[in-house]
Amino acid sequence: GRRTRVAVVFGGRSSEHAISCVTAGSVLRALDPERYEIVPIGIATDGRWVLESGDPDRLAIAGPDRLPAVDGDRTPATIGDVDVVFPLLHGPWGEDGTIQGMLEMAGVRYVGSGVLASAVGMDKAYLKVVLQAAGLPVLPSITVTVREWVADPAAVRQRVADLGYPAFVKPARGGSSIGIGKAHSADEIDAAVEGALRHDPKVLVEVSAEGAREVEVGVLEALDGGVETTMPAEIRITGDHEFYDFEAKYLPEEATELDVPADVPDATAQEARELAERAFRAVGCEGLARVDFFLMTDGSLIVNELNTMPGFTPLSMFPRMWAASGLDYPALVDRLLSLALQRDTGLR
Ligand code: G1L
Repeated sequence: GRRTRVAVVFGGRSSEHAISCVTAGSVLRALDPERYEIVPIGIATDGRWVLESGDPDRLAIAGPDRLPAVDGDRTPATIGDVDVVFPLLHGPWGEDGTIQGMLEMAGVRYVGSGVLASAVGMDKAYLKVVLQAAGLPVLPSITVTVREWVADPAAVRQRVADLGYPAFVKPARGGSSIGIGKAHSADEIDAAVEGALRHDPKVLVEVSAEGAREVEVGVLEALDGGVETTMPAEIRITGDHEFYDFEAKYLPEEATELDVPADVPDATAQEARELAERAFRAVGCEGLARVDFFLMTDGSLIVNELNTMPGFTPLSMFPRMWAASGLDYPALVDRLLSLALQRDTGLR
């Protein structure tokens, strides 16, 4: 029969435009042209949708100042003419449920989580509400809005003091650790809150998990409705990075080492996998998610984050964890497309 027509949508108005392009290049390269007809759709930084060249090499990083970007000028195919969409977009306008909502309304199948899970995964404050309601372990935290801060900073300082120092202050939305600060004591809280508020009118202040290790578990839906999990992997932050910040994440050789799988006791690995599956279900994820934990010094696990759109090049944590579990990158991409194709759109 005819090939499955797959639109890969990438680029976008976020700060991670180039990362999205590089990821699209990896996905395009992994798709078997015998089985899939690819429609590469770029979203330019100004929001224009354009038909891109399908050449993965054009989406690679060509040098330090030569990041890939969407630059096409041809009108894209109608989105309704494809069998399935692979949405590779980050942050506001893409990872937060908006493109998923657009595709729902158009009756087009797509890879990954739906509107609600995408939005919840993007918003650290709501994610915490959902995880906590499901009885999953999370760190104590408070949310602070710009309104609250402007109206009564002293009250906010008191709420943070009640929580305890050191505290992390994070923009509630936005996935790439931009705007995250650490306040070691009361005299650092104003700068940290104001720094985070520059990125989002809502911020999360969270107790710091001092001395904790960071481990992650990959979750993938199975074609029969079950879910599968990877062995946990560990991010070890080296050098002088106090946490897995933007630089540590995107200059990985400099600041981090990844242990796949993590060197943790069997019981800890088992518990992390069970918690990851519960978190996946609590949020209502579809397709895939990466669940990040703190492994506390007393051996307990706390859910830190749930990512419905994790880093997704073959060198990123999620694909590497699956490769270590025996599922290589093309097979991973294939599984995600099969899952998306078997979904009911309610149309046609
Ligand atoms: F479509 C999936 F599979 F759900 C999906 C979508 C997006 C997986 C991973 C990603 N990741 C990204 O788009 C990004 C982290 C590269 C943002 Cl630019």
